[in-house]
Amino acid sequence: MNVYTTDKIRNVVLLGHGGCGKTSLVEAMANVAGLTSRIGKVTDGNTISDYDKEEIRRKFSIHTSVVPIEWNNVKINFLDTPGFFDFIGEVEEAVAVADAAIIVVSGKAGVEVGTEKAWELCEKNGLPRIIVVDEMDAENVNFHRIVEELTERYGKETVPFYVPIREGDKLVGYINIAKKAARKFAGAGKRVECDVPADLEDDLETYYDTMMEAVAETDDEYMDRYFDGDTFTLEEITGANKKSVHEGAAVPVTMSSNTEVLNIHNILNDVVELFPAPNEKKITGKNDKTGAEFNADFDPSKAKSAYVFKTIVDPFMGKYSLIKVCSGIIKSDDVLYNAAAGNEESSTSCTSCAAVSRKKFPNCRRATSVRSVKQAALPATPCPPRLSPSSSRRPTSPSRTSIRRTPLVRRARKIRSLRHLAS
Ligand SMILES: Nc1nc2c(ncn2[C@@H]2O[C@H](COP(=O)(O)OP(=O)(O)O)[C@@H](O)[C@H]2O)c(=O)[nH]1
Ligand SMILES: [Mg+2]
Repeated sequence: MNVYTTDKIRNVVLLGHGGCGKTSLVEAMANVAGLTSRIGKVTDGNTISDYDKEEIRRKFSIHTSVVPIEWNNVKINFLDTPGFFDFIGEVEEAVAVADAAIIVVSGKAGVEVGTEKAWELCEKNGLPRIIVVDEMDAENVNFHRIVEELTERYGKETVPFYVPIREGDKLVGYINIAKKAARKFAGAGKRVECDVPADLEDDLETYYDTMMEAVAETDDEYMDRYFDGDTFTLEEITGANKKSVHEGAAVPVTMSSNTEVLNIHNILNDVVELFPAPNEKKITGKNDKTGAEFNADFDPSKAKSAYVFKTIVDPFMGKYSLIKVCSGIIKSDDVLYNAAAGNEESSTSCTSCAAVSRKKFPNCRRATSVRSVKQAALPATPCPPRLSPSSSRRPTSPSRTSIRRTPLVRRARKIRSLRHLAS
């Protein structure tokens, strides 16, 4: 199992209205990154995210699935959430452990109630985000109209990064706004340079200006240069974009066709380049015994602390929990303190999971696998089938934090409580 240092991890939640294309986008990303060799379809019930019997029957997501994807040597833990409000508990659990979000907007439907809800959740949790407008392969979709709609609602933070080039109703390429360059898809993941189509030249100038304004706002010196009519280098633009995305001052808008697997590589590149690693955020808690503040900060050399964001009871696997490790290294057979229940519990094994399949690491004591559990911040490879709705579905309350006896970390919101592996 690969070992990823914390800076090589991204925890990203997918949010949006039910049916906007979240699961299909995850499916496309998994395929482009080589995790799968075929593209599953929600309608055929064979996607890697919607593997539960009930999800296959209903043809939509009911639970949050963790799908880890490696891209450019970075492990991205995607959390595919249900869009329907009946399952909002699943969404909130995922948001609590994510460090950034992709809000998916249907190209056909535009901004919907679920989009607004997703935006609100990101605001509330201070999540950096990008917006993916999908279905760019479908009839009568208008990317520019949706950008206008987003700008009307959310202001000038929404900055287009990639613009579709369509011929008729087909998505045939894209314009990279930062580079002012156009590319056409040339089959099998290939792209070739092409001219910016004449009818998109005005849009390119408008979007480029919006991006330059956002770049200028990241730095006083840049602002002076912007007013002097100076231009920025690509490195300066990339650096400034990253800063403004982290701060929530800019929300890139990009696009895709999930079913035809187009522009997916640019979305993965942006996730790696623009989103923060877990340790770019501070995380503090309280030592239950002394009341002293504890800076967990995802530091492996500190005392163990973790947040269990989802507990599942499976008829075959028993009870297991998905954890986000906030400090230290958690190993199989550790004795952990459950801060909410006030007792000690022992974990049996650490497992790395990805949607339907599961890989067990009984010896998570080895630095490699342990670190990957820890620094992954989320479990990371195949996981067992989840509890079916008929057998007591949704995880009740957020689970309880289990921490080794040493300093107990409890963070007001994130590490409120935890239930842990007790199969
Ligand atoms: N044409 C087209 N259909 C899409 C695209 N993305 C998703 N869909 C379809 O939209 C429907 C809902 O997609 P799904 O991924 O389940 O949405 P979710 O509820 O947000 O996870 C499915 O029938 C998908 O095949 C896309 O990019 N293009
Ligand atoms: Mg779904």
